[in-house]
Amino acid sequence: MGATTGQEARIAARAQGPGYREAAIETMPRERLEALQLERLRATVALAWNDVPLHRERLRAAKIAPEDIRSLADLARLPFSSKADLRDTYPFGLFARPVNELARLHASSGTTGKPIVVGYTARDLDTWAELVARSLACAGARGGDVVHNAYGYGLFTGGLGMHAGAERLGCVVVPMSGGSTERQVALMVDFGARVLCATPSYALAIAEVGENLGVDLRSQGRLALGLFGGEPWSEAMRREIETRLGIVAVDIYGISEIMGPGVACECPARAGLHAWEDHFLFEVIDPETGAAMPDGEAGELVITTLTREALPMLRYRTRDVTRMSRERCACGRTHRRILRVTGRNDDMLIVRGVNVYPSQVEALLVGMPGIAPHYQLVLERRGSLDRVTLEVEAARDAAPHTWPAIAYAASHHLKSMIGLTVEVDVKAPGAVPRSQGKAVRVRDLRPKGDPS
Ligand code: DLL
Repeated sequence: MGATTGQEARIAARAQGPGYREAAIETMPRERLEALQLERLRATVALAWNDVPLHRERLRAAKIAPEDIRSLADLARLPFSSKADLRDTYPFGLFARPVNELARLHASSGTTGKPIVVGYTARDLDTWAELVARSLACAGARGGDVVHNAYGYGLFTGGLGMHAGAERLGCVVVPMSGGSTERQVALMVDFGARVLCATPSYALAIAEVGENLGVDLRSQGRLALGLFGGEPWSEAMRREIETRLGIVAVDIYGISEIMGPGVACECPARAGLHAWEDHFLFEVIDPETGAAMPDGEAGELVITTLTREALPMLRYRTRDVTRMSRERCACGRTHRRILRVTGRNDDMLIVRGVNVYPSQVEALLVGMPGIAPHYQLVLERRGSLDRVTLEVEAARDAAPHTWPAIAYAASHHLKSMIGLTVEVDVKAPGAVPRSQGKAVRVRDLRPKGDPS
């Protein structure tokens, strides 16, 4: 009896108290939040000025020094940064710390064959865990929940990012990663997962495999909540996931260059994602002019980090299209919300959560034996999963009986370099349509309405 009571008390304590430290900050009055932001912005600009030559050069060119930051309005005077800056200084050129002072590196797709690399100090990892824990709690997870984490582990920030945050909150993490979907279904039921973390398209694939196996995840097991992100998804997809899995589906946003998952997350109101403004500044700009968009109008999301040590980012152009809401949320949080990210304003594709640039595929194809540089990527949706076929031409001197081997080698190369399974269809010379103007590199045949 005593043992049971002790156990119950321990479980209750774990479910109640937030496992993360900064809960009070979420409802901090705006004036105090803004004072904190200003202090942190000054420190970040000083760090960038002192320790990142590219930032110092740009700040000098814009005639603004750290001591010129007197109010948050001065943010608009800072120069933008972009993925190209990370690419041009590959691998560590934007780091404010020598690499041997860091605790972790992750990488994400760049626009060419090379990835872009992001670094974290031990304190950055601690902040990240804190913000993912905060996001999970905001969504409705609590200590003691079994969290089935089907985001990919590895260089992608999804798996390890969600993992550390769930642990910080006091959850029981099942580090599944992606793939082996039948096994995922079985373990979700057997281990009593209450929370599922996955890309939305993979969540639907899990639902589908469950249905095919005759496992009803709505009634078997304990699944109640999902945190989905890493790729754009629609309200229609949310409804479908919620119906087929019998859960509440919450949107979580993040980007590796800024941190990873946990930059913003919905609360149970599910009317926009609370953007964690004590660690980042958010702007929505007109991508053509760089000017701020009026409140509530769609534009490109620009983020400035406020506490990152290894990789401070000034006005980073995410290329993600969203809107900012200034309305107070009924939940009581004072942090503003960004509305659902509806797409991107560059040509990056997100396929099953993997970021892919057509130019990156091209860089890998050039120089592959037996292949001519004419190609198209064809995107289709089969069931709930996106599928990519690369249609590419055989070189004139490649005999047709060698095409299957060429296709196999190309597919293998793409998988190992980009991490995406691509079916390669080698076609006769001249069979890939030529364009009169800009080459059409992508045929996106996925249903509209589920943005991609
Ligand atoms: O996808 C981090 C992440 C992992 C977020 C898991 C949420 C959950 P990257 O691989 O760098 O990082 O890709 C970032 O993915 O710029 C958006 O275009 C897209 N994206 C991420 N979350 C969402 C979302 C991770 N909730 C890129 N809605 C971003 C729409 C999203 N797009």
